[in-house]
Amino acid sequence: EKSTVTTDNNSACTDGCVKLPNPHLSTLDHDALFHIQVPLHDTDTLKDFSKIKFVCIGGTPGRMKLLAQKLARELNLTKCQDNSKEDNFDYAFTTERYSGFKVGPVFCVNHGIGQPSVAVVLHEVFKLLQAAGCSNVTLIRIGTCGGIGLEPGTTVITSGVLTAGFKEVYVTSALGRPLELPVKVDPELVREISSCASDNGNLDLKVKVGKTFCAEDFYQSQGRLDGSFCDYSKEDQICFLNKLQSSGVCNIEMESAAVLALAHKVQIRAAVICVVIVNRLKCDLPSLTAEEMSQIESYPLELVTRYIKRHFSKG
Ligand code: R2B
Repeated sequence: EKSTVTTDNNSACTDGCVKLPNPHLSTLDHDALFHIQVPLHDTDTLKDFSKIKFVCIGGTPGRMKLLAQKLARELNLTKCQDNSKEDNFDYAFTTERYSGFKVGPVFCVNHGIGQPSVAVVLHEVFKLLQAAGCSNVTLIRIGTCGGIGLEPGTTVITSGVLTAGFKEVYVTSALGRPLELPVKVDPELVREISSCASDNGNLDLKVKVGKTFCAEDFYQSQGRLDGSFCDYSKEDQICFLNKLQSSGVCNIEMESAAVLALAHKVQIRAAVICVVIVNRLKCDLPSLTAEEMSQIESYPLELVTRYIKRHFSKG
């Protein structure tokens, strides 16, 4: 099947309300969220979710739980700070695939690895936001990445995305046909987030704004030599990584294109913040100790927390 459909027919949404461009949703006899465990028709739950202003997503349940706990502390959400309870969120779910934690106006959910996994979560999160009547929501992905000429610990905010073929599109499919969706970055949001790098006197985060290469796989798609098979040479690898660098790419990860394209499709502001755990111009595998890794992994959590705090302190 050769034809590729490119669509950018977003519904206009002038009042900031989440309004999904799917005409079928209002005609369904029964609808439910199949992967994230939030009841789509429970009025009390929906009322609680209607206040959501930020959705934070990231690969692992553990990291999203840490973020939810940190936000509860730093936003002074007293309801979530009853120390007698270990995990005192105002809503939480854990399934075998995904976990979610709601703290006041922020919903933190994990998305697993790769674009198909994050796309499933986002479809359902967007439906939840619409059902709850949310408005002016910002979506932020936090994660880890390989750096192109950047050392571990640098936090990259994505300013543009390239995918295989060096095109700025998210490639998925519909009805068995390849489907390309434009990937759009919100430059204002990128600026706002990057300006939080030195908000906290104790820790100046090293933040870089730059393009991200979004790969389908951890191994060959990212030009690694250490997969179970490898159909190219070391020279080909160097050539690929140099081409990324000369195209302005400063990091590689596996979800940014889907996140930014799907959010654009439903008119939700979105950004991607990933911390470098290995400089891919030097090696394929990270060589950090567990302690260094957990320190470095906390940087995107810190940056997103500063941004959210700043947002609410402005009133
Ligand atoms: C970064 O790390 C994960 C792979 O290990 C993937 O989700 C990504 O984008």
